[in-house]
Amino acid sequence: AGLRLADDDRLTEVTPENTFLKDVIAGLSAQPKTLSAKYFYDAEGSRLFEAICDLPEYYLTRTETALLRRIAPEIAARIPSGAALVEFGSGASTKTRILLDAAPNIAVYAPIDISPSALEDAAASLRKAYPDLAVTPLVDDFTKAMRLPDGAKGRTPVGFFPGSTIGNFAPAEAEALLRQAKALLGEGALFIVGVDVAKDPAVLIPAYDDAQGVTAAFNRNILVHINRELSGTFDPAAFAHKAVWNAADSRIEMHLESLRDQIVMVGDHGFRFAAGETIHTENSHKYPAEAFEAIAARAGWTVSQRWVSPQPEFAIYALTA
Ligand code: AVJ
Repeated sequence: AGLRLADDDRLTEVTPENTFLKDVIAGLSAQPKTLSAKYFYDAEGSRLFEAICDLPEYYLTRTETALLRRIAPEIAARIPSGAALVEFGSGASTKTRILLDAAPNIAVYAPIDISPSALEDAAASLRKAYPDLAVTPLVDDFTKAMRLPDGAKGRTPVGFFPGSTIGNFAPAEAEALLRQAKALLGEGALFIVGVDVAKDPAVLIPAYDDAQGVTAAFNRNILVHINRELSGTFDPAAFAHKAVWNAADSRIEMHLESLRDQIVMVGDHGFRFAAGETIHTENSHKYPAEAFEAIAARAGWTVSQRWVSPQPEFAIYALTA
C-alpha cells in the first residue's frame, strides 16, 4: 500500500494523497497542534534541507561527513563483495559517495526516500558518477517500507541510515524502526547509523535557528506544501519559526507560532489559531552514546562499534543483526 515504484529514470507518483490529508487533519485537530516532519520534504523542502546542511551553524552534516571520511576504510572492510547498500531517507545521497568510494565492491545502491524529486536527481547523478553501480531507488516512507528495493534481492544488504534522521523519532518509535530495519535487512546484516549526540543548547539552538533564516524557511515550507497539495490557505508569513531545547526529552523541537488569531482552511476543513498558538513540526532527539546503544540493543541489534567525532560530537554506530 502506498508504494511508489521506480522505473529506470522517471519515478512515478502514486502517493496516497489521502494519507497526507488524513495526517494533516488529525495533526491540526490535536491539542497541541502538530504536523509530521516527513512532510517537510517536497521538492522545495528537500532543496532547503540541502541548503541547511551547508550553513555554518548546522554542524551535523560537516561533522558526520568528516567522521565518515575518516572511518570509511574500517566500514568498507566489513562490507562483503557484491553487497547492496540500502539507504533510509537518502535525500541527495551526498554521504553515500564516501562509502561508495571506499567500498567499490558495493554492487547495488538501493535508496529509499519520500521525495521523488530528490531521489530522481540523486539516482541520475550517482549513475553518472558510478557507471558500474546498479542504482535501484524506491520512493516510499521508509517507516512503512515493508520490502527492500528490487535491486537488493539476492544480495547481502548493508543498511545505511546517516544524518541523525533517526532523531526525528521518539525513543520508542526509534526502537520500533530499528527493529523493523532488522527484519528488513535480515540476520547477519550490518547497519551503519549516524546519530547526533546531546550537547550544550548554546550549540544546538543556532543549528536550528540560523542567522540567514534558512531553517525558518524550511519550517514554514511545510505550510506551503500543504497549501499546494491539499488546497490550504496558510499565510506562511503569519507564522514565526521557533527552535527550543527540551532538556527533559533531550531534543530540539521546532514549532510554528501563529502571529495572530486566524482561521486556516485545508480543503474544506477549517482550523482556528489563537495568537501565540503553535504547531509542533519536528523533534530532533540527541542521544548520549549509552542511551542510543540501549535502544539499539532493545531492538535486537548488537552494537559492534561506535565512532564519535571530536566536538561538536556526532556518533556513527556499526550495528550487527
Ligand atoms: C534531517 C532530521 C536530521 O533534525 O537535524 C534540519 C532536519 N530540521 N534543520 C535534523 C532538520 C531542521 C534534520 N534531520
